[in-house]
Amino acid sequence: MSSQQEIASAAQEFSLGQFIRATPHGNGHINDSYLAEFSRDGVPVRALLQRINTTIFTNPVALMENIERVSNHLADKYDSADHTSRTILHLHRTSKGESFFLDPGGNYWRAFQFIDRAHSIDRIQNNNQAFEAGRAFGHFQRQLADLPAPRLQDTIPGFHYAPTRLGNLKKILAEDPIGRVKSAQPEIDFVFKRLSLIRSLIDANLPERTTHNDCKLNNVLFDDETDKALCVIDLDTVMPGLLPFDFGDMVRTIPCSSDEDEQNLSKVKLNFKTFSALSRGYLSSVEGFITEDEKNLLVTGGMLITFLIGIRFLTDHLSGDKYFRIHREGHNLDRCRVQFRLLESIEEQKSKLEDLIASI
Ligand code: ADP
Ligand code: GN1
Ligand code: MG
Repeated sequence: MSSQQEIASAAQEFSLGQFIRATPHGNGHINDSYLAEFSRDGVPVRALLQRINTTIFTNPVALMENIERVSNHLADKYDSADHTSRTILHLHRTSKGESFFLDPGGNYWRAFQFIDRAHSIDRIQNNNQAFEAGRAFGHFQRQLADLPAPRLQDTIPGFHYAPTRLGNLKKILAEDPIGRVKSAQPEIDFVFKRLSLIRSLIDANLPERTTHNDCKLNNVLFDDETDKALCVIDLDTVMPGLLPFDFGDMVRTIPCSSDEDEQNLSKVKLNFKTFSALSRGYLSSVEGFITEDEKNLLVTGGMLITFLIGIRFLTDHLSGDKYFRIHREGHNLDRCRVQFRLLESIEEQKSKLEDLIASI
């Protein structure tokens, strides 16, 4: 976490008026996010100020170039300026006209227009929200289908490349840097029983698309009034990818009946009705654009991404919690267990889920 002084100095670079305060905001695992408040001639102005996690995003300049290209492309799709203000992320520029501010301590800061009267959720409250989230992420993919060349830069190379994720786990198992391997044996065994999943999407020869790559439920904002999905956020991993990666993250976080870090595993399962609402929402947006092969592999995407994120939580637990922000001892192991329990639930329902997708 940054000091109040560092946060205030960064906030002032964006020329949004007299800086008042910044308070930590949201439940993201990666960046430091603040709701920053200003006063411009007595009128309140709010921004979502973020310190980019440069341990994870090692090329923040390339990352910001991607975000600028993506948000400009999305903005071009809307002709009414009013409409764009709450449905697309807009970057504020610094007084020098840059999309980010590099502070003397080497921290990279950016500020997005704060989307008012909207909120993110960590768990679904009704199936309409599942439909809405699926529709919004599908719409996002569709709108990026005609992003002009060149290809976006890989902000984290091999992000969803399963052999690399497995390789990282094997490396940590061999090193066992903080002696946690012994206590995670059931989870380790779980992984090695499912190695057939590792190449499940790689060998399918699906087309490369521009995808979000982090379509978890709390990366879409819902309108406070209508409960409709308003805006897809968290654009750090928007880069070349496969459609089932994104659907996979939706399956992992939307029809899951529990929180991502639930300790009582009997609460964790895939809710079929919510999955159905999600699938209908998603397919309503990508119809005519998704290929038959991609559609046939959406459930596989759900299994693979749930598995991979479980492996990543496990690897981070064994490494000493260096990647995902944690709030308690063993937090990443709890998160891993939920992913693996959810994967079992998806496996149990696999053919029913595939039949449903085929019927839409
Ligand atoms: P992280 O990469 O750490 O997940 P996010 O970009 O997802 O960070 O932001 C964290 C949280 O902040 C989101 O889940 C959301 O609740 C909130 N948030 C992000 N951007 C905005 C915005 N422009 N307006 C309002 N809230 C936002
Ligand atoms: C991170 O940034 P956030 O909290 O939206 C992570 C995702 C994981 C997710 C697990 C850049 O997402 O890949 O699936 O946590 N983002 C990055 O909840 O690693
Ligand atoms: Mg996020």
